[in-house]
Amino acid sequence: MNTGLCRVSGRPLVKTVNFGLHPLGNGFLSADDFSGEYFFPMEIGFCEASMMVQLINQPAPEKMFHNKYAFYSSTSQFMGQHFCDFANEVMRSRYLSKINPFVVELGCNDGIMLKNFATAGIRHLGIEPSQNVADVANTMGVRTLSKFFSESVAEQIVKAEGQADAFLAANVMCHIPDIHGVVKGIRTLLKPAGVVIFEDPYLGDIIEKTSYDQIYDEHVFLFSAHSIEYLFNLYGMELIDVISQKTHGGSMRYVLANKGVYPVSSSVGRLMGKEKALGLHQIATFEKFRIAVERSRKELCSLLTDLKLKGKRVAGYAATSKSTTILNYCGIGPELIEYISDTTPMKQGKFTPGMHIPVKSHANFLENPPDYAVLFAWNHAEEIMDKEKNFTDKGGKWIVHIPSVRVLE
Ligand code: DWN
Repeated sequence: MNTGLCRVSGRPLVKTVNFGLHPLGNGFLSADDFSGEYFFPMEIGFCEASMMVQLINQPAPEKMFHNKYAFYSSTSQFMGQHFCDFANEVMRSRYLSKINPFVVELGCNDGIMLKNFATAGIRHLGIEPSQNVADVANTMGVRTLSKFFSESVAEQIVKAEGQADAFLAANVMCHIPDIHGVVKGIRTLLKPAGVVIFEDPYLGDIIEKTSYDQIYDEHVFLFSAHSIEYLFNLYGMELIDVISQKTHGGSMRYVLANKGVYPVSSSVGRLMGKEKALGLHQIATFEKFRIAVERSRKELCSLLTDLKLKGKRVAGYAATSKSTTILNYCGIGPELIEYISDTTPMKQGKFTPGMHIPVKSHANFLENPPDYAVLFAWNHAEEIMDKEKNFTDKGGKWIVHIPSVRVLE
């Protein structure tokens, strides 16, 4: 829906970067479906009141999250460890009641984080709209409801199970256009001293690294401490802590509670100061970002075209949602990238959204390695380069595009 208004403040958005028509980030498809493929105008806007950066148009949530959702969180070992650490930090925190604590996670996907609470015997509930990934969570012993979260779902949970000590989410809050509905649901669900702890890709990192591939249909918001504080202040809540994370190329964990219940960590003021220095509150910053995005596109296209002219074979590594933005914005198709290797069985044998590059198994990458591989999962670079040493030992080279386009020597 496009009203041209900020989903948080209701004020007019200032248009910043226009990416043109884009397909769904996870809309992997068969050749039979090419002709009916869905596209939407992808453009971001900035609200000078709430300081929230957001998609101006977003496809309906049901188009993106359903019983064939192609992303399973447990594909990265590093992320498995990250969520184990996240869960342990919550379990050790002062926020859980000593007696019978209750933790709710929004968008728990295949249970990658909640399984740690399940193993520790802590009362938990996942709420996950995509049935296929929710089924995996339930099979692993993670109690999961397959629903979109709302105030009325929160009321049902409270009626059946009581209020929660902590409301968790990772890479989920930025996906939900009705963010007011979520915050209202949180207010209903939480005990008066309950906390919200969530993390999402951080706007500061996106601007600093020109990681524009974090912008796609599912990511309706790019959060900063300023925009989160503005939103939750509307509901009598405040940021009490912020903790920067390495995940997804730079994320921020936000901890919020009802005003005055907990002391506010000095990390909040420090981050607010850094955001001002970075200009996250100013429209001029997004104009510079637009110029950097265009430069990045030119450099990637010219590198891939040069390699093609030299007769080199180039493949992609990991058919990420982020790659959908890069490929469609840069207009890169199978003439420049022969195939993309991905470990997700549901994506293999299909074609990438919009540009229709074949997605092949990881075994194919090992058996038929290219001369160059574009690392679309650059956020998992360490883990991937470690396990693909054989590729570089045999002369294969990585191409990365974040924070700048280059071949790794
Ligand atoms: O917010 C979101 C984040 C958390 O995850 C979602 N909207 C969708 C998804 O984004 P993504 O697809 O950009 O996530 P990743 O984790 O960067 O990439 C996952 C994809 O990469 C999967 O298709 C599996 C693939 N992969 C691979 O083929 N080999 C991943 C790794 C680590 C590998 O070694």
